This record gives sequence, C-alpha cells and structure tokens, in this order.
Amino acid sequence: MLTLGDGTFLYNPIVQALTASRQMALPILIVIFNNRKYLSMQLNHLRFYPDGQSVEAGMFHGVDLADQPDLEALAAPCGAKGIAVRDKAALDAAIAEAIATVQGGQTCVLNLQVNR
Ligand SMILES: Cc1ncc(C[n+]2csc(CCOP(=O)(O)OP(=O)(O)O)c2C)c(N)n1
Repeated sequence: MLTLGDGTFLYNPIVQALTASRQMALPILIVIFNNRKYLSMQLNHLRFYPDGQSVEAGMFHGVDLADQPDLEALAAPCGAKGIAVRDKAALDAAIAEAIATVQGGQTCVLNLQVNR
C-alpha cells in the first residue's frame, strides 16, 4: 500500500508507474489524501520567508491544485481501477472495494477528498 497526497501523486510518472505495476503483476493499493493543494510549499514559505513577497502579497504560486483532473480516472487507461470518495458516507464501502480489487490482482487508485 502507498499513501500520498495529490501533489505527490502528480509529481510522479503516473502512466509509467501504473503500467509497470500491470506489466509486472504487482498490484498496489494507492491511497491519495487529496486536499487539492501543494500545501507544504505554502507552509514552507510561511516558515522560512515570513517577511517575503509571497506572504506580503498573499500569493503562493503552484499551491492551488483545484483544477486537477479526477485522479482516479487516470487508472483505467493503465489497467488499474479508480475509485473516488467525495462523501464520507461512501468511505467504508470504497475501502472494501479497493482492498478486494488489489486482492484480486489489480492495482487500485483510491482518491479520497479531504479538507483543504
Ligand atoms: C522525490 C521528491 N520529489 C519532489 C519532492 C518535493 N515535494 C515536497 S512535498 C511535495 C508535494 C506535496 O503535495 P501533497 O502531496 O499534496 O501534500 P500537501 O503538501 O498538500 O500536504 C513535493 C512534490 C520531494 N520531497 N521528494
């Protein structure tokens, strides 16, 4: 199992990684905690450059990832299964489906929407 944020997921060669997992018959459960932000960059600006231009102007370039595609939709073209959870009520069933998918030999991308 791999747990990561949406910014981290997007920083990687997604097509290549998902395709390699299929080619090598290595099913992986990939859980994305998706806040639709690269938030750590903003936090580091605040921490290391509290008097800098970004903080002064309230402009944090590259932090807002709200326009990203549906990340779970990237799974199917690479032979993986994609599941999105945007409502807490759907979480338990989605986790069960994701685990069953991987146990059945297919990589699964579980895209969990979390608070920003
Ligand atoms: C191998 C590697 N590549 C790139 C980075 C730079 N990096 C640090 S955090 C991050 C993404 C953070 O975004 P996200 O996963 O959405 O987490 P958040 O900051 O929102 O908590 C990246 C690309 C890194 N630390 N390591």
